[in-house]
Amino acid sequence: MSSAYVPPKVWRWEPKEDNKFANINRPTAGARFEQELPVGQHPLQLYSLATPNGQKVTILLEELLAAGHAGAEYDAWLIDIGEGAQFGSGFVAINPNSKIPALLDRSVQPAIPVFESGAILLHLAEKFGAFIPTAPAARAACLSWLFWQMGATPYLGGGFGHFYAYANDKQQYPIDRFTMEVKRQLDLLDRQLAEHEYVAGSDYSIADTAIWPWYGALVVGEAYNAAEFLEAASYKNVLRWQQQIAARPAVQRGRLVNRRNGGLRERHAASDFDGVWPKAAP
Ligand SMILES: N[C@@H](CCC(=O)N[C@@H](CS)C(=O)NCC(=O)O)C(=O)O
Repeated sequence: MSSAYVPPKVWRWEPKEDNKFANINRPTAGARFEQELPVGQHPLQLYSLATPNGQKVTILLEELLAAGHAGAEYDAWLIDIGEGAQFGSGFVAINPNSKIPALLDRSVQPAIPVFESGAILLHLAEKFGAFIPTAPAARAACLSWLFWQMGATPYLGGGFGHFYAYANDKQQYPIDRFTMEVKRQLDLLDRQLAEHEYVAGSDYSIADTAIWPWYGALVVGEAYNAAEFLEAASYKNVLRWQQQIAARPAVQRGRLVNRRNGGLRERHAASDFDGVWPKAAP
C-alpha cells in the first residue's frame, strides 16, 4: 500500500527529530561556523572518524607503514560528525562535501586536499606505488572494484542501513527494496571471492581496503546488526575473506584509529597503539 503522503509542488525543509541524524542534516552545503583544524608534525594530516569510510583510510595508512613506506606517517584527528564538526570552516576548506574522511597531503607545497575515501585511497596508493597493480588488466580490475564500492555502498548505508536500522518507523517498501539490492551485492562479492583470493585478484589491494569495512562488517553482524536478517552465513566466500583480512595486523590497527571509545581518539605515532592493541582488537 502506498502511504498517504502527497508531495507538495515545492519541497520545504521542516526540521524534525525523526532519526539520529535529524540534528545535523540540512538541505544546504557550506561551513556553518569558523573553526581551524589542528595540524601535526607528519606529512599526512587525516581528519576522520572510525566509521567504515573512515577505517578505509587508516587501514591503508597502517598497511603502507607496515610495508615500509615511512612517508605514510600520519596524524589522525577525530572529527565528531554527531556534533557537527564536519561543518567547521577548516574542515570544509579540505572537503566542501562536509563528510569524513578528509586528507591534507602536506608532503608537497602547496598542500593537496583530498576528499572522498576512494580518491584518498587512490591518491595514497599511487603516491607510494603500493596496493594497486601496475599491469593494465590487474589495475583495471582493482579500479573497477574500488569504484564499485563507492557506487554500490550508498544502497547499503543510506538505503538498507537507514531504513532497516536507523528509521524509527520501519516501512516494508524501502526495506524490501534495499534488502534485495544488498543481498544481490553480497551474492556478487561471494561469486567473485569464490574465484579469487582477494576481491580484485590474487593480491590484497585498495579494492579490499575499500570493501572490507562495509561488507566484512555486514556479514559478521557488526553493521546494522543484520547478519541473521540477510542470512549472511550463506555467503561463505565473503566470510572466508572477511576473516582473512581481519587477521592482518595493519587492519587491526587501522580500525582502532579515530574511535570515540574503545580505541584511539587520535593517532600521532605507532607507539600510540601500545596498550591499546591487540587487547582492544576484535
Ligand atoms: N562517499 C563518501 C561518503 C563519506 C560519508 O558518508 N561520511 C559520513 C560518515 S561514514 C559522514 O561524514 N557523515 C556526516 C554527514 O553526512 O554530515 C566517502 O566515501 O568518503
